[in-house]
Amino acid sequence: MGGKSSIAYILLVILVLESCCFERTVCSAVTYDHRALVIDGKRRVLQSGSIHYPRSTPEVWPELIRKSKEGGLDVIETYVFWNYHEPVKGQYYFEGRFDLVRFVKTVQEAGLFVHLRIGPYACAEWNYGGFPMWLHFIPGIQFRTTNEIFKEEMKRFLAKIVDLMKEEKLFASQGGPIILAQVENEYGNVEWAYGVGGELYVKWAAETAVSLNTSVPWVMCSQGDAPDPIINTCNGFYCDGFTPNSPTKPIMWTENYSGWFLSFGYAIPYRPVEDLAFAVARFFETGGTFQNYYMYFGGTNFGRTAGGPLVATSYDYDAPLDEYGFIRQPKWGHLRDLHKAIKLCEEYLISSEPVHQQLGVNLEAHIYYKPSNECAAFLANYDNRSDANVTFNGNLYHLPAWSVSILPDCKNVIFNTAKVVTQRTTGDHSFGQKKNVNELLLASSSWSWYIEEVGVSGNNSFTEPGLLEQINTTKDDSDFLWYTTSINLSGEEKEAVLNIESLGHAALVFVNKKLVAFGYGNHDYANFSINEKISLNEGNNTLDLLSMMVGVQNYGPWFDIAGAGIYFVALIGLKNGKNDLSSGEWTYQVGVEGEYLGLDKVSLANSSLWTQGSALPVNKSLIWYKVTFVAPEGKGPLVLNLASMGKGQAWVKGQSIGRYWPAYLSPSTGCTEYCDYRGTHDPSTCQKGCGQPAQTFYEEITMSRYHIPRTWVHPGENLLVLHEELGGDPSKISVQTRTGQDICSFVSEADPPAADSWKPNSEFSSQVPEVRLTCEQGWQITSVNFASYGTPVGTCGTFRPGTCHADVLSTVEKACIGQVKCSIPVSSANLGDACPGLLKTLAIEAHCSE
Ligand SMILES: *[C@@H]1O[C@H](CO)[C@@H](O)[C@H](O)[C@H]1NC(C)=O
Ligand SMILES: *[C@@H]1O[C@H](CO)[C@@H](O)[C@H](O)[C@H]1NC(C)=O
Ligand SMILES: *[C@@H]1O[C@H](CO)[C@@H](O)[C@H](O)[C@H]1NC(C)=O
Ligand SMILES: *[C@@H]1O[C@H](CO)[C@@H](O)[C@H](O)[C@H]1NC(C)=O
Ligand SMILES: *[C@@H]1O[C@H](CO)[C@@H](O)[C@H](O)[C@H]1NC(C)=O
Ligand SMILES: *[C@@H]1O[C@H](CO)[C@@H](O)[C@H](O)[C@H]1NC(C)=O
Ligand SMILES: *[C@@H]1O[C@H](CO)[C@@H](O)[C@H](O)[C@H]1NC(C)=O
Ligand SMILES: *[C@@H]1O[C@H](CO)[C@@H](O)[C@H](O)[C@H]1NC(C)=O
Ligand SMILES: *[C@@H]1O[C@H](CO)[C@@H](O)[C@H](O)[C@H]1NC(C)=O
Ligand SMILES: *[C@@H]1O[C@H](CO)[C@@H](O)[C@H](O)[C@H]1NC(C)=O
Ligand SMILES: CC(=O)N[C@H]1CO[C@H](CO)[C@@H](O)[C@@H]1O
Repeated sequence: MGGKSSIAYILLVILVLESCCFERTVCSAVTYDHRALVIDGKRRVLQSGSIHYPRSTPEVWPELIRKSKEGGLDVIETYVFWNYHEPVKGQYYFEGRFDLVRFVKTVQEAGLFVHLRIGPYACAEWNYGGFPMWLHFIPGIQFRTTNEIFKEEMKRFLAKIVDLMKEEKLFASQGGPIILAQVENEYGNVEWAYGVGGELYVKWAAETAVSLNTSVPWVMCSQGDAPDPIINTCNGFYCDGFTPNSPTKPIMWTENYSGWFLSFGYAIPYRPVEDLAFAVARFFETGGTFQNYYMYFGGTNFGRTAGGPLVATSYDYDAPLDEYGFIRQPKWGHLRDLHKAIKLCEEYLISSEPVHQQLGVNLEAHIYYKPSNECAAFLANYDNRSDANVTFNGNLYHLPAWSVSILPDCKNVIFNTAKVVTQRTTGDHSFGQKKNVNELLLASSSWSWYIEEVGVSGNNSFTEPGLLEQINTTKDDSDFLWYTTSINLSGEEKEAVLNIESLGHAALVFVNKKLVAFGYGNHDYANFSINEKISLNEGNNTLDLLSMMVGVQNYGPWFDIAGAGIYFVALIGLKNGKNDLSSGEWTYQVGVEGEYLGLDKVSLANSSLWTQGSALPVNKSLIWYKVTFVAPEGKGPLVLNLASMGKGQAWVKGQSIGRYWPAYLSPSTGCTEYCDYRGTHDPSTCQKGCGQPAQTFYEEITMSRYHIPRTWVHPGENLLVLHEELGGDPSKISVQTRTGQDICSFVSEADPPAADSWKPNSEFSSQVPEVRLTCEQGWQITSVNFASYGTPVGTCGTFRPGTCHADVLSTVEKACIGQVKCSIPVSSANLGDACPGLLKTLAIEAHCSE
């Protein structure tokens, strides 16, 4: 061997060695076939859930992932957020909430897999869909099409992330948890708008991804023309009708909406778990083998990370884990039961194609056989109104409307999507019930304030003819852009109508430094008009317009060049003088005065800029407030009740907890007391919080809730700063933490036994169902408030004994008090029989606290 080739030989050996695993790491080969992802030669049925790392803090990642695992997930899915990882071109950031490697390793430590959606387009209701704003300013660039400049930047970032994961040995072939990766995102929904450039771009994106040699399969979601070997996957509320674009690809569902996102000015969307479970069961019934909940934990859009227009700060998503990381019942528990039932069928699902059997109108079965001829079956009633009794395999089964039953042995029903036997929560939210929270009112605290200048205040203003587009002007360095001009009135009329047209998202109007109007759009139409009657002085008048962004748009064809800000200003009704002010001279300033001063910063907490005194200004626009507070004791998350405030942003110890806008009420109609889960669901089907301030769900305490992570406060005094734009009363703000929870469960004798007591054959029918109660981490059952075995009436929170009633309080107390979890078999054998022959239910209400 000559010199050159022996070097090549050594390099080859190193390459080979590097891609292998040694010692304790277990390396996996991931491929796919037409049925499933294949991991180490075995087809797998996988449940996945989305958790976006920056929407919580690293300290809570292990608990979120533990709760996901207990909920029956195998995979955690996340996007990668380019704009925060590369805030300035070539300067990378992977710290704190953006420590992607730490997040992936946290999932690995829990023993779960990762689906890494690198994109780099994320959508995700995230600012600018995850694109860095500097990308927009590269001359000649066009996003998401066959544009060389864009492709070069996209490839560089894809490679950067793939290399980072390889260095840390995080791909499955290296012993890591990543089994799947995504390039682009939902491009198929907008491809039509990009013409032939779009088609070429899809091919290029696929080739580029494959060339990065991740050794795991790539997916493109909502992308019917995804080239081989990229798997095209389904996103939607239901995916049971989905077929991939090649018979060699498995049926995969990458976004199954557990609820929907919230925007300022909208009611809170939610999705009943019976419908979500139905959608999932139908998907696996009809051949699916991988499913992802979007979101499993939604979290919070801290700082200015929320997308737009007008996406709210809470990204709760009605997910199985709520915004604060608490388990949301019965959603979490019912889905856990479903996952267990599907897991029991895994060996059948991976062994064959489903065999279809029509059982009646809107009634069908799908049967999966193992070679031994044993089988598992799914029985579905997809009628949205009528319950039914069906005969299958010689036995009679009751199928409620819009439900699926799972029979792991083609005989015993272990789960029905419409029968929720899991624990429930009394009340709809983890905060808001007086007895379960510790509330600190800031009324008597000593507040300070700073009244900000209206209009251009700093030395960085500039004057230009005409109205400038906002994003091109601010580069999104601030939400705010001042547009100011003067009006010289020489005529007699002093009254006019001021007409302003804006592309979005909101604007305050000051005439001669006095606030005269506030206009704003919404998530669907960010544009708005203002027509305000104003009075002017003879001579010089000033007009100051503060245009505000509320999250840069993140979705739609060419969303990256949708503009914002004011594009037309006119005075209507004046005989003389200029009516159209649009093309006149305008003076601009990016940002408001308090931002230049840095009033949000801890270093200015004791500055003499702040005014202190007894006459706290309320209902004042463009004002900064400051206070210190000692956080209510505990380990759990905190919530700031901003119901008395207008619109603005809040900081705790210098960290932004996000934008707030309680003054934006949702429409008073569109909510229903009871949401029928039967029938196809979309984001508007089930809503709550109509007519309420943003992020409110009315309970005992009227709240507009904003999340403060516990790790952002310390023992002792913590600085809270608010920038109030419209006017509010800070003395009514409170800080809460949760001290306990009310839990409840009711299970009938006729309900299926729990999936983990499953034993094949006839043994199973001798198992009895159980009521199982579990407290959140750190709490235990401290009281049992109701326990009846018989025919209790009411529902969680309002149960009372029915005509048949065995008082089983002491039995339940004995089993549960002082326990973190307990279970009570539902049978007359241990509870006594107050009314033989009658179908009985055990109902329990209990309280958990420290
Ligand atoms: C991927 O593998 C191919 C073939 O082994 C090689 O030519 C190419 O350079 C690799 N690319 C990367 C980014 O490692
Ligand atoms: C199903 O059968 C049960 C028991 O025989 C009966 O009470 C019920 O009315 C039937 N339901 C339907 C929808 O036929
Ligand atoms: C004015 O300019 C100076 C120097 O460029 C800068 O340090 C200062 O922060 C600016 N002040 C304001 C209020 O913009
Ligand atoms: C906002 O834009 C939509 C669509 O372009 C248009 O139909 C609507 O009239 C506009 N609304 C206002 C208030 O300008
Ligand atoms: C306003 O306009 C009048 C008439 O055109 C002019 O005489 C006067 O100087 C102007 N005043 C200001 C403040 O520009
Ligand atoms: C009108 O008032 C504005 C703001 O006070 C000032 O900047 C401008 O110079 C004034 N115009 C004239 C002509 O006096
Ligand atoms: C922003 O500026 C770029 C480059 O000058 C221009 O092409 C684009 O149209 C502008 N965008 C808007 C929304 O005005
Ligand atoms: C502000 O003053 C308080 C009380 O004097 C002190 O505890 C705190 O450290 C000071 N903060 C800063 C940022 O200087
Ligand atoms: C604030 O303004 C609103 C509406 O103008 C008014 O109803 C309210 O009483 C004011 N509150 C205070 C404390 O002045
Ligand atoms: C129920 O199904 C019927 C018939 O398929 C359909 O017309 C109706 O819209 C559905 N209702 C709901 C709420 O999905
Ligand atoms: C087509 C569509 O609406 N896609 C959305 C699905 O939901 C995710 C999460 O809310 C969004 O990111 C997509 O834009």
